Amino acid sequence: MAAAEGITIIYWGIKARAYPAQVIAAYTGLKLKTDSDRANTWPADQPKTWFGALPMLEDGAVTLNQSIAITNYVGRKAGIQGETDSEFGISQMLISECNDIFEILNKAQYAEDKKAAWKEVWEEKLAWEFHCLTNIIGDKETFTGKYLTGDLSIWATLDIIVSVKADALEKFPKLDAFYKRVLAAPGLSEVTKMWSYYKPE
Ligand SMILES: N[C@@H](CCC(=O)N[C@@H](CS)C(=O)NCC(=O)O)C(=O)O
Repeated sequence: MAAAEGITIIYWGIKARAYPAQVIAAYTGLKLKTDSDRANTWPADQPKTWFGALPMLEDGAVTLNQSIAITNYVGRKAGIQGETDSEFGISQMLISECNDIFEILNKAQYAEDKKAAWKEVWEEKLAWEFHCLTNIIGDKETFTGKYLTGDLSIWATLDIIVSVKADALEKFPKLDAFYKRVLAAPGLSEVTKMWSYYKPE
């Protein structure tokens, strides 16, 4: 019954760990609802989770935690996990890369000296990640050559970063072009309105 109603993600109305899955659904037109009311009663739902934390996905009889699994589940439902081994592998590599970037952002968010931590994020840590991503995208339109789970996850992560620092991609024109191309997709206008969780000040 519930499956026919589509997927629900229980999470706060912010751009953070659930954002790649939310972007994938919005971009592909997959039915997905974010239930922030339930998140706002947290920890009321904690006993229903597998690992005691949000986001949580519900789809009929399926209950999932761990944002990477949730991203992959939504990507599979949307049919964008890749056709070849190579597409699947690169897409998965990109999802892991998003996790590394989230770790970088989380460390700065909770650093004692936030100013110094965010300076290091912009000037060193993300500069390195963006350099690597630039090598992967090369002259292609996307990283895998298609709009797969990993490509859209990287896009969601870049959007979080741009929400924090509007000119973050200025020195990385290939990433900036990819970012702007996907941003123009009509399906994304609602989901991108959420606030970014990360605040440098
Ligand atoms: N590895 C988990 C991390 C989940 C996590 O840290 N969730 C945080 C919010 S982003 C949370 O639920 N915090 C509330 C709590 O732990 O009580 C994932 O990727 O989903």
